Amino acid sequence: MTEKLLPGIDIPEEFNIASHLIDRHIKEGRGKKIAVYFEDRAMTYQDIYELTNKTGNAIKSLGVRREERVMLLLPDCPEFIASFLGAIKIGAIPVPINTVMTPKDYEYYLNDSRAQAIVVSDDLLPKIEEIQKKNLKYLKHVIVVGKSSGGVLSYQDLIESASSKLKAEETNKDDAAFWLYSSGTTGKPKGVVHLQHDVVYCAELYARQVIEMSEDDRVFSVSRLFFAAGLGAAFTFPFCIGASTILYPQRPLPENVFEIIHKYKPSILFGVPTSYNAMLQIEGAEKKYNLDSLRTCLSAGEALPNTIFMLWKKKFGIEILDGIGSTEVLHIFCSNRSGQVQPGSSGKPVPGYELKIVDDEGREVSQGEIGLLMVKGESSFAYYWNKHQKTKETIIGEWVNTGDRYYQDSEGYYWYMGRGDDMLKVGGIWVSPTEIENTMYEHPAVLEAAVVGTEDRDHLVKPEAFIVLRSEYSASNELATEIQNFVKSEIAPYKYPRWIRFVPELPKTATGKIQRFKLRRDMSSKT
Ligand code: 3UK
Repeated sequence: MTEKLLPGIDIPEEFNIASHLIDRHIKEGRGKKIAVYFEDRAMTYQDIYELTNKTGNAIKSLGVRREERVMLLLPDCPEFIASFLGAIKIGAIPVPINTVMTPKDYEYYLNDSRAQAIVVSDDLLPKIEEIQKKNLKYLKHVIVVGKSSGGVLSYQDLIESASSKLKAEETNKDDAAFWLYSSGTTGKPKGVVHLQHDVVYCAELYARQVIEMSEDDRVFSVSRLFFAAGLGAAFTFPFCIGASTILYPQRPLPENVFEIIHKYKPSILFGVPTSYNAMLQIEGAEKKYNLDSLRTCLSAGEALPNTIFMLWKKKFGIEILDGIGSTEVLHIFCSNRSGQVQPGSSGKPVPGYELKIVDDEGREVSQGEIGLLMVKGESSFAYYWNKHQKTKETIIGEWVNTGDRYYQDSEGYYWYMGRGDDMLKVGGIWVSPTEIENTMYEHPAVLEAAVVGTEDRDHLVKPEAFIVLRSEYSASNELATEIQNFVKSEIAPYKYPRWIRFVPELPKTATGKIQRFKLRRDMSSKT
């Protein structure tokens, strides 16, 4: 039985997304085509196919079974793709994780997901080894990519003795395929469960129809593979379409991105506003590097300020297409299109998705009014793992509540008006003010703290902290730096407050709740 999705897309009842992403290319004669450019290697679809099968067999040989989770703590590299696909091929569930978190965060992810195995790169292994063994309730196997020593398994050794033949497990199109973690204002990060069919919708609706990605395209993404945005842009989209991807394992600093474009000649660049802004700061880049290969630039993660769009177009002659996506919907569901950009807006719905803007009671508002953005589409997550209440608050019938405030203009463009909650997007990545506040409370000088988002001079939001000191401490720049460093050492460093303001008291309601909105200076800018 097949379900007709779109002209040309059929997803059969029995469907394993790994087969669709890799085995299909071998069957259809694309084995010799380059799938991945990585360092000085160009790997074909056949190479990735064999590495996937070996990795799948290796994981299976350890006793990992269908539906069990396999955590991936890896930089962008071919082993990431092979582990992701290999796990799915044996019916297991890969769970890619952000590489800049702390051991405490990893302890939570490992226990919450009950991962039986983790594939981790040698440079990140110490962060896993730092976790006390007795605190890890489920983890059985640590597989290390790169150099390994005693007590762990070597990825290289495992795949060397594994077969390069592997038949995909017969999964249902509605079976869980992979999870991604997403954080909220309060509570622990939530495992977002995605199904076998979800990726196909994003690739066919957004990548093929909006970006018009074809087999001839070569993609580079600044957003890493462990984020939904990078996973789509740099892996599942090119692999659905039979295009090529460029993987870069280090931090994609602006100079590196220019060098990558110059050297590997991508046709599509996927970034976040912060990365485009940082690239704009590099003087003379347009003369030093050849960017002629680029046909389109895409941005997501947070709103792309009008000024960045304009400056980029002026300097490099290319439009940046801003689009909004989410981990829950898996990828971009509303986007600008080439030649029809409305700078500062998130564009129009991607075909196949429906959007509506509602008031607090869930009633649709009239055109031009601000409300909460809801989205309906086939790539939406099934549920949050072990978080039933949060699931019910987010999935309303067929609709997903984005938590974003939007309005639609008379021409049908959607305009981002901020979050409905206190969450911040910093460099395209979630930051919870509550988490920063709770961390600062652990510093001996801090009596009270409140964190809000403040725009920097480039109109990009960063966390700013308001602090009431204990009476025995007095305000100074040194103390501000000390508190910033303290935050960086306790939680993932990108979350630290960029500015600290010492204040005599914080605005509060009659019941003592801090009024963050009074501290926000929405349109003010910082230098
Ligand atoms: C915000 C935007 C304004 C918005 C993502 C592309 O960012 C992604 O997923 P996350 O789960 O965050 C989702 C939230 O981020 N946001 C994202 N893009 C925009 N706000 N303009 C934008 N263009 O608050 C949204 O609810 O981290 C982005 C593809 C896949 C993704 N997962």
